Amino acid sequence: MSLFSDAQAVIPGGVNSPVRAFAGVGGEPVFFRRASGSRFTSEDGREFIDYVGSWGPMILGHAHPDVIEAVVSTARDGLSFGAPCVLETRIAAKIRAMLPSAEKVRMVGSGTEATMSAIRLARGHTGRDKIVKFEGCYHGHSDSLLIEAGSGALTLGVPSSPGVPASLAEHTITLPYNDIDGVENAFAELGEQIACVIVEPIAGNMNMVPPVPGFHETLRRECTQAGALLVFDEVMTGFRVARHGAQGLYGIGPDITTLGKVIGGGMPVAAYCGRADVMASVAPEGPVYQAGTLSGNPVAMAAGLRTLELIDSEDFWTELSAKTRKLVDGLAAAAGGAGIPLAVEAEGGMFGLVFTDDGPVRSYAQVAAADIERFKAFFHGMLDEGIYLAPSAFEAGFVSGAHSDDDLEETIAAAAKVFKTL
Ligand code: KE4
Repeated sequence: MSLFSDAQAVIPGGVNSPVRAFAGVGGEPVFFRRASGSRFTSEDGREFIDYVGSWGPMILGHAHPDVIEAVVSTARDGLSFGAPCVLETRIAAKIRAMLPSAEKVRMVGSGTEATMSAIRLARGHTGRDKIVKFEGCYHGHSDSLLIEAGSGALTLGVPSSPGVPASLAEHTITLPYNDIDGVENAFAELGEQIACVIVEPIAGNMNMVPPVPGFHETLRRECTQAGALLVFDEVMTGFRVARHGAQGLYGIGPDITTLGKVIGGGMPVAAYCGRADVMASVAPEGPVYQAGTLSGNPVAMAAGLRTLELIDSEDFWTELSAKTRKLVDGLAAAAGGAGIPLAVEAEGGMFGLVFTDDGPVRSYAQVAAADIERFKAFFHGMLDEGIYLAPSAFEAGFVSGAHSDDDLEETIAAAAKVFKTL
């Protein structure tokens, strides 16, 4: 028996989220019992430098003392009220201060809930049914969006899921990421039927794929001209790639932004936000219904608010970006030294590693054509060296403010050793 087989006896697939099951890399997942700073410790006492960070939220590192204190002190005053509390107002105001396009903010419990609600809002606000998404982008598991999705859906090789009615899927138009002509053609043909375009401004669920010049400008122009809404899904990139999100990096103003991960600091928090006139359609102010028992939960708000307060400085972002750049440059040099083709990307605290000689990677097709088997061997080699990477070739990696130069150098040295075995 193993911890995994025990879990499989009572949980589907032994996990509460598919990508954790190591299906994309083989072997049994590691079970962890505690985490602190840049590292966590497995149930069998092994220590790992962590580059998953709970899939993005742990931007300050694990168990940051100020965040823990905020959680503990807030919890002592009650876990949940189901009634308004001032912390909800404060975090909404903080998000608006950090993200100028977020004139109004609705808190929810997960990124899926945020994007599902954003789609419903776009459809309700415009009176239109069609939505546009991009192949390889993952926006959570709501029906309209689980079409040619990335992340775990890609890892399991099922980019579209059973259980999504064809009558619903037909309203989702899927285009290749970074395909400017494809976007212009779709709008030329169906523009007046399109409620919104939803896009990861930097795709992080087919490894890491940045936008090509003009891609976001095209989305913005076509949406404006057609009366469709532009939804930036920044659940991953928001306050992860830059102080003001990917929209701040690219100078694009979306109509709606979805957020998650970092804004909860490790607690279940997400949000959708945007133009006041659009958000005015959300109940109870408007007719588009959305609700949640634990939305705006005070303990979760306290964790997210403290996290945002601690990362909202130029120094934090300068230092984090330099760490991530040092990591990927070191990995690229080590791979080169071993004759291993490796394409790397880095933005803020997010990075991508693709085993291909066809870089830079700007499309799903390039990721799909990369050497997945070599990635699997690299993943396990690094795991044996005490380095924990995302257990999938279709995921991005994350550096935190707690990662030290020693951590980075230890990681690069481990990679140099592992590359020689590939
Ligand atoms: P959640 O429902 O998992 O909180 O968020 C869904 C979501 C929405 N949008 C983007 C851009 C996302 O990356 C995600 C979730 N990301 C995955 C990892 N790439 C979560 C990990 C998991 O599924 O366990």
